[in-house]
Amino acid sequence: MQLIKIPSSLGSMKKNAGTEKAPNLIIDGLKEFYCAENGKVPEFSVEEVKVSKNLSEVHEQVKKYFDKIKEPFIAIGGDHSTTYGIAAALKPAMLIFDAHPDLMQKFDPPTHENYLRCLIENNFVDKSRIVLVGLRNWDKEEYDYLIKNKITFFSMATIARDGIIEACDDVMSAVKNFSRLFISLDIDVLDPIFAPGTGYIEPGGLTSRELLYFIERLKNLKNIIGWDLVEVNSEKDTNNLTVKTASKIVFEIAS
Ligand SMILES: [Mn+2]
Repeated sequence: MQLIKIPSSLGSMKKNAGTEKAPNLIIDGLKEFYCAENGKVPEFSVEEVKVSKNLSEVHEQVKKYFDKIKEPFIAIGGDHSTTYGIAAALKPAMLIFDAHPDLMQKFDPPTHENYLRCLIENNFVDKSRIVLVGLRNWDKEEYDYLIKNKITFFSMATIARDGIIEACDDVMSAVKNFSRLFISLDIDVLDPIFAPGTGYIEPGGLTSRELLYFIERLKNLKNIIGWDLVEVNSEKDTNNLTVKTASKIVFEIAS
Protein backbone atom coordinates (compact mmCIF):
# COMPACT_ATOMS: atom_id res chain seq x y z
CA MET A 1 0.00 0.00 0.00
CA GLN A 2 1.14 3.46 -0.89
CA LEU A 3 1.40 5.80 2.14
CA ILE A 4 1.49 9.55 1.54
CA LYS A 5 2.74 11.73 4.38
CA ILE A 6 1.22 15.22 4.70
CA PRO A 7 3.09 16.77 7.64
CA SER A 8 1.14 19.99 8.20
CA SER A 9 -0.75 21.30 11.24
CA LEU A 10 -1.28 24.82 9.87
CA GLY A 11 -5.01 24.22 9.38
CA SER A 12 -5.53 23.67 13.11
CA MET A 13 -4.84 27.37 13.76
CA LYS A 14 -2.35 26.35 16.47
CA LYS A 15 -5.12 24.49 18.37
CA ASN A 16 -3.64 21.12 17.44
CA ALA A 17 -0.04 21.98 16.61
CA GLY A 18 1.99 18.77 16.77
CA THR A 19 -0.02 16.82 14.20
CA GLU A 20 2.73 17.58 11.67
CA LYS A 21 4.84 14.99 13.51
CA ALA A 22 2.23 12.24 13.19
CA PRO A 23 3.07 10.85 9.72
CA ASN A 24 6.61 9.81 10.65
CA LEU A 25 5.59 8.50 14.08
CA ILE A 26 2.65 6.47 12.74
CA ILE A 27 4.76 4.98 9.93
CA ASP A 28 7.55 4.19 12.38
CA GLY A 29 4.98 2.39 14.55
CA LEU A 30 3.99 0.04 11.71
CA LYS A 31 7.04 -2.10 12.46
CA GLU A 32 5.46 -3.18 15.74
CA PHE A 33 2.81 -5.09 13.80
CA TYR A 34 3.92 -8.25 12.04
CA CYS A 35 0.84 -9.85 10.59
CA ALA A 36 -2.65 -8.39 10.29
CA GLU A 37 -5.71 -9.87 11.97
CA ASN A 38 -6.72 -11.49 8.66
CA GLY A 39 -3.35 -13.25 8.38
CA LYS A 40 -1.98 -10.99 5.65
CA VAL A 41 1.31 -9.12 5.73
CA PRO A 42 0.95 -5.74 4.03
CA GLU A 43 3.74 -4.05 2.13
CA PHE A 44 4.22 -0.31 2.18
CA SER A 45 5.84 2.32 0.07
CA VAL A 46 6.17 5.80 1.55
CA GLU A 47 6.04 9.18 -0.16
CA GLU A 48 5.66 12.70 1.16
CA VAL A 49 3.94 15.86 0.01
CA LYS A 50 6.42 18.69 0.48
CA VAL A 51 4.48 21.34 2.37
CA SER A 52 5.34 24.96 3.08
CA LYS A 53 4.56 27.17 6.07
CA ASN A 54 1.60 28.89 4.40
CA LEU A 55 -1.81 27.24 4.63
CA SER A 56 -3.11 28.36 1.21
CA GLU A 57 0.06 27.03 -0.35
CA VAL A 58 -0.31 23.73 1.52
CA HIS A 59 -3.76 23.23 0.00
CA GLU A 60 -2.33 23.87 -3.46
CA GLN A 61 0.64 21.58 -2.83
CA VAL A 62 -1.61 18.76 -1.64
CA LYS A 63 -4.08 19.24 -4.50
CA LYS A 64 -1.29 19.23 -7.07
CA TYR A 65 0.17 16.04 -5.60
CA PHE A 66 -3.16 14.22 -5.59
CA ASP A 67 -4.03 15.38 -9.11
CA LYS A 68 -1.53 12.71 -10.20
CA ILE A 69 -1.99 10.10 -7.48
CA LYS A 70 -1.98 6.37 -8.20
CA GLU A 71 -4.92 4.74 -6.42
CA PRO A 72 -5.39 3.26 -3.89
CA PHE A 73 -3.47 5.12 -1.20
CA ILE A 74 -3.53 6.01 2.50
CA ALA A 75 -2.68 9.64 3.26
CA ILE A 76 -1.45 10.42 6.76
CA GLY A 77 -1.87 13.94 8.19
CA GLY A 78 -1.59 16.37 9.63
CA ASP A 79 -4.69 18.21 10.72
CA HIS A 80 -8.04 17.59 9.03
CA SER A 81 -7.60 20.49 6.61
CA THR A 82 -5.04 18.32 4.77
CA THR A 83 -8.10 16.42 3.47
CA TYR A 84 -9.13 19.60 1.62
CA GLY A 85 -6.46 19.37 -1.07
CA ILE A 86 -6.97 15.63 -1.52
CA ALA A 87 -10.71 15.98 -2.11
CA ALA A 88 -10.27 19.12 -4.23
CA ALA A 89 -8.10 17.02 -6.55
CA LEU A 90 -10.14 13.80 -6.56
CA LYS A 91 -13.72 15.16 -6.24
CA PRO A 92 -14.73 11.91 -4.55
CA ALA A 93 -17.73 10.67 -2.65
CA MET A 94 -16.72 10.94 1.01
CA LEU A 95 -17.25 8.72 4.03
CA ILE A 96 -15.94 10.61 7.05
CA PHE A 97 -15.42 9.28 10.57
CA ASP A 98 -15.23 12.27 12.92
CA ALA A 99 -16.61 13.54 16.24
CA HIS A 100 -17.27 16.84 14.44
CA PRO A 101 -18.89 17.77 11.13
CA ASP A 102 -16.26 20.46 10.29
CA LEU A 103 -18.95 22.59 8.65
CA MET A 104 -18.28 26.01 10.18
CA GLN A 105 -18.78 29.15 8.09
CA LYS A 106 -16.71 29.15 4.91
CA PHE A 107 -13.62 31.35 4.77
CA ASP A 108 -10.28 31.08 3.05
CA PRO A 109 -8.04 29.30 3.41
CA PRO A 110 -9.99 26.26 4.69
CA THR A 111 -9.08 25.01 8.18
CA HIS A 112 -9.84 21.86 10.14
CA GLU A 113 -13.07 23.50 11.38
CA ASN A 114 -14.60 24.17 7.97
CA TYR A 115 -12.72 22.14 5.33
CA LEU A 116 -15.85 20.09 4.51
CA ARG A 117 -18.07 23.14 4.07
CA CYS A 118 -15.41 24.67 1.81
CA LEU A 119 -15.29 21.47 -0.28
CA ILE A 120 -19.08 21.64 -0.69
CA GLU A 121 -19.32 25.37 -1.38
CA ASN A 122 -16.34 25.39 -3.75
CA ASN A 123 -18.11 22.58 -5.67
CA PHE A 124 -15.41 19.96 -5.21
CA VAL A 125 -17.70 17.54 -3.39
CA ASP A 126 -21.42 16.96 -3.89
CA LYS A 127 -23.27 17.14 -0.55
CA SER A 128 -25.44 14.19 -1.61
CA ARG A 129 -22.21 12.12 -1.81
CA ILE A 130 -21.11 12.69 1.79
CA VAL A 131 -21.73 10.38 4.75
CA LEU A 132 -20.54 11.31 8.25
CA VAL A 133 -20.09 8.78 11.06
CA GLY A 134 -19.49 9.23 14.79
CA LEU A 135 -20.66 12.83 15.21
CA ARG A 136 -21.24 13.93 18.79
CA ASN A 137 -20.23 17.56 19.19
CA TRP A 138 -21.23 20.35 16.86
CA ASP A 139 -21.90 24.02 16.71
CA LYS A 140 -25.60 24.80 16.30
CA GLU A 141 -24.74 26.34 12.92
CA GLU A 142 -23.17 23.05 11.81
CA TYR A 143 -26.13 21.00 12.98
CA ASP A 144 -28.56 23.28 11.10
CA TYR A 145 -26.36 23.05 7.99
CA LEU A 146 -26.44 19.24 8.10
CA ILE A 147 -30.24 19.19 8.36
CA LYS A 148 -30.92 21.96 5.85
CA ASN A 149 -28.65 20.38 3.25
CA LYS A 150 -29.91 16.83 3.94
CA ILE A 151 -26.37 15.53 4.52
CA THR A 152 -26.44 11.89 5.62
CA PHE A 153 -24.95 11.30 9.05
CA PHE A 154 -24.82 8.58 11.70
CA SER A 155 -24.31 10.21 15.08
CA MET A 156 -22.78 8.33 18.01
CA ALA A 157 -26.26 8.32 19.56
CA THR A 158 -27.62 6.52 16.47
CA ILE A 159 -24.75 4.02 16.46
CA ALA A 160 -25.25 3.28 20.17
CA ARG A 161 -29.01 2.86 19.69
CA ASP A 162 -28.76 0.54 16.67
CA GLY A 163 -25.67 -1.40 17.71
CA ILE A 164 -22.42 -1.64 15.79
CA ILE A 165 -23.47 -4.36 13.33
CA GLU A 166 -26.69 -2.70 12.22
CA ALA A 167 -25.06 0.74 12.15
CA CYS A 168 -22.29 -0.64 9.94
CA ASP A 169 -24.88 -2.30 7.65
CA ASP A 170 -26.57 1.08 7.25
CA VAL A 171 -23.30 2.92 6.57
CA MET A 172 -22.30 0.29 3.99
CA SER A 173 -25.68 0.64 2.24
CA ALA A 174 -25.33 4.42 2.23
CA VAL A 175 -21.93 4.42 0.47
CA LYS A 176 -21.76 1.23 -1.58
CA ASN A 177 -23.24 2.67 -4.79
CA PHE A 178 -21.14 5.84 -4.84
CA SER A 179 -18.49 6.02 -7.52
CA ARG A 180 -14.98 6.87 -6.27
CA LEU A 181 -15.29 6.67 -2.50
CA PHE A 182 -12.69 8.33 -0.28
CA ILE A 183 -12.71 7.45 3.42
CA SER A 184 -11.42 10.04 5.89
CA LEU A 185 -10.66 9.03 9.48
CA ASP A 186 -10.31 11.74 12.12
CA ILE A 187 -8.80 9.94 15.10
CA ASP A 188 -11.18 11.85 17.40
CA VAL A 189 -14.00 9.59 16.21
CA LEU A 190 -12.53 7.25 18.84
CA ASP A 191 -13.41 7.82 22.46
CA PRO A 192 -10.61 9.78 24.18
CA ILE A 193 -10.00 6.81 26.48
CA PHE A 194 -8.68 5.00 23.37
CA ALA A 195 -7.15 8.01 21.61
CA PRO A 196 -6.29 10.86 23.98
CA GLY A 197 -3.64 12.32 21.66
CA THR A 198 -5.72 14.72 19.60
CA GLY A 199 -6.82 18.34 19.61
CA TYR A 200 -10.34 18.10 20.95
CA ILE A 201 -11.32 15.58 23.62
CA GLU A 202 -14.89 14.42 22.91
CA PRO A 203 -16.34 11.85 25.33
CA GLY A 204 -18.71 9.15 24.11
CA GLY A 205 -16.94 7.96 20.96
CA LEU A 206 -16.27 4.63 19.24
CA THR A 207 -14.03 2.02 20.80
CA SER A 208 -10.89 1.06 18.88
CA ARG A 209 -12.46 -2.33 18.21
CA GLU A 210 -15.63 -0.79 16.80
CA LEU A 211 -13.62 1.33 14.36
CA LEU A 212 -11.57 -1.73 13.36
CA TYR A 213 -14.85 -3.57 12.75
CA PHE A 214 -16.03 -0.77 10.43
CA ILE A 215 -12.67 -0.89 8.61
CA GLU A 216 -12.73 -4.67 8.22
CA ARG A 217 -16.13 -4.48 6.55
CA LEU A 218 -15.50 -1.33 4.52
CA LYS A 219 -12.43 -2.94 2.96
CA ASN A 220 -14.86 -5.22 1.08
CA LEU A 221 -16.22 -2.28 -0.92
CA LYS A 222 -15.04 -2.14 -4.53
CA ASN A 223 -15.41 1.62 -4.94
CA ILE A 224 -12.70 2.85 -2.54
CA ILE A 225 -10.01 5.05 -4.11
CA GLY A 226 -8.20 5.97 -0.92
CA TRP A 227 -8.18 6.74 2.78
CA ASP A 228 -6.69 9.30 5.09
CA LEU A 229 -6.01 9.44 8.82
CA VAL A 230 -5.73 12.83 10.51
CA GLU A 231 -5.54 14.78 13.79
CA VAL A 232 -3.18 12.45 15.69
CA ASN A 233 -1.10 14.56 18.08
CA SER A 234 1.76 12.82 19.86
CA GLU A 235 2.33 15.87 22.09
CA LYS A 236 -1.05 15.29 23.73
CA ASP A 237 -0.74 11.51 23.79
CA THR A 238 -0.63 9.16 26.79
CA ASN A 239 1.87 6.31 26.72
CA ASN A 240 2.03 6.54 22.88
CA LEU A 241 -1.44 4.94 22.79
CA THR A 242 -2.94 7.14 20.09
CA VAL A 243 0.07 6.84 17.79
CA LYS A 244 0.12 3.07 18.19
CA THR A 245 -3.62 2.84 17.57
CA ALA A 246 -3.16 4.93 14.42
CA SER A 247 -0.37 2.60 13.25
CA LYS A 248 -2.65 -0.39 13.78
CA ILE A 249 -5.45 1.30 11.83
CA VAL A 250 -3.10 1.91 8.89
CA PHE A 251 -1.77 -1.66 9.10
CA GLU A 252 -5.27 -3.15 9.09
CA ILE A 253 -6.53 -0.94 6.24
CA ALA A 254 -3.56 -2.04 4.13
CA SER A 255 -4.02 -5.77 4.83
MN1 LIG B 1 -12.79 16.08 14.59
